[in-house]
Amino acid sequence: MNASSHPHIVILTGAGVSAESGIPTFRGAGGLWEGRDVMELATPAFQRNRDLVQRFYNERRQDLLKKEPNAAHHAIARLQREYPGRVTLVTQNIDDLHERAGSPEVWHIHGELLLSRCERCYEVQHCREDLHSASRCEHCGQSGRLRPHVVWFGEVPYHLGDLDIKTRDARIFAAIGTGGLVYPAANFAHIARSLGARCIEFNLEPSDGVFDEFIEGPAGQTVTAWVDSLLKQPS
Ligand code: BJW
Repeated sequence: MNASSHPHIVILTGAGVSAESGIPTFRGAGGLWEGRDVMELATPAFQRNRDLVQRFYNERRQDLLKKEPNAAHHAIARLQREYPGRVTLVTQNIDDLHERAGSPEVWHIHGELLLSRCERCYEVQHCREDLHSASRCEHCGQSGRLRPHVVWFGEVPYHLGDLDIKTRDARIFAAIGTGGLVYPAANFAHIARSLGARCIEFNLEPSDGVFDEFIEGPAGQTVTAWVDSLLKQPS
């Protein structure tokens, strides 16, 4: 297979790609937000109830450290390593399961759970321990100003400028395990399609997005089969 005959693939993943690793999705029964006030947890309401928000992320961080990537993460990583054309992986997830599966490049538009950010000096640091009111920024020395390095509603997602430029020549756009309800990610398929990409959705149920093809089922199975078929294509 040679690169020129292989179209650029852009993959957008959401919480559903990590569901088979035991990480709950956000919405719906059993979701992370079930029975909780989203406005308290995923907006800059952090200022009002810091302890509650820190606890929510502390629990998720410790839980993540016990989880492992699943077949879908491994299949995507294999595609990135073995496909002769370009594969750009964009994730809304804050877990590190794509990296642990061996993905060489991952664009985390909603941040990363294993990083913290200082609200005073903006330094981003590795974070595997719980954050609390006495946590001290190693860079500026200030206590109590570290927050999870994640993007809440009303905040601007990361890497959008880079991705806009990098993904314009995509010919295949695959949305895997995302409900398509949160912007700007929910618009990516519309943009890709308007620029000529074939848009494929992998999910347990179809979203309202503009996809050319819907592949139903758990990502661990459907994405593995898709990657196998892409890598078997003759040059
Ligand atoms: C499986 C499966 C299996 C299960 N196999 N599939 C009105 C209109 C339009 C926009 C807005 C509006 N009002 C406000 C906005 C903007 C707002 C927004 O979108 N709000 C909506 C609620 C309407 N967006 C923002 O504020 C964003 N910022 C912004 O717009 O800035 C302005 C700006 C933009 C661009 C340039 C300049 C300025 C920020 C959004 C931040 C989102 N943050 C969160 C939390 C991150 C930290 C954390 O993890 O706690 O990100 S919210 C949450 O939702 C998280 C997720 O990444 C995101 C998306 O969720 P996802 O991944 O889709 O999960 P689910 O649970 O919804 O879906 C899972 C899917 O998997 C389901 O479909 C299942 O069926 C499926 N599934 N198991 C395959 N095994």
